[in-house]
Amino acid sequence: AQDCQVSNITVKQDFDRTRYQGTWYAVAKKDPVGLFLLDNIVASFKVEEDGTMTATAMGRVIILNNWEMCANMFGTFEDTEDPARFKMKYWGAAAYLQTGYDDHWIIDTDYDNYAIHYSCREQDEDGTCLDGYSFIFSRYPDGLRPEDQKIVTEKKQEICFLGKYRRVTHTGFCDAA
Ligand code: DAO
Repeated sequence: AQDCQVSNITVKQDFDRTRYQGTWYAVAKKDPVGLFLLDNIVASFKVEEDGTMTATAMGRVIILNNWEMCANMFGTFEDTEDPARFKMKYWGAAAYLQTGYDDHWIIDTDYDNYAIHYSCREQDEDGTCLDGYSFIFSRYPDGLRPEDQKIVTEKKQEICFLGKYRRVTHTGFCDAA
């Protein structure tokens, strides 16, 4: 059971950013208020020479006057005292894309198959999450292995987002970009 307190959410123990490097395909997403990345979301993580974790991400977005495009996004992850809890600064290749500074936590991963990211942007007075988002990532573009689905469902429940996800499709929209 869980009380949905953001402060009680547990994250990946001893998160190893080196093993986390490389490509991850979003397979599901829980959107925040004012959602941004829609689908075809692929992220690539890297550890820079100074040890900082960074990411580049692509995804289909709709901006301004219903203009559909593929967003090229960048993120840098500031360390905290917990190796799986970061502050993520993110921005787009173009000035009209979204920028932000979010808590960004790695809830769980086995490094080779699945990963669950969590961000609570705003907490309610009772300590639950009022506005947040979450990505479920797979190392494979065609989705999670059946054996990982059970773990992922449990984690969705632990972060109190179960039932709030939508599937993220990969149609090739961002492949040429
Ligand atoms: O899509 O609605 C949203 C909110 C999340 C935006 C995050 C942009 C991501 C840039 C780096 C990605 C690393 C997961």
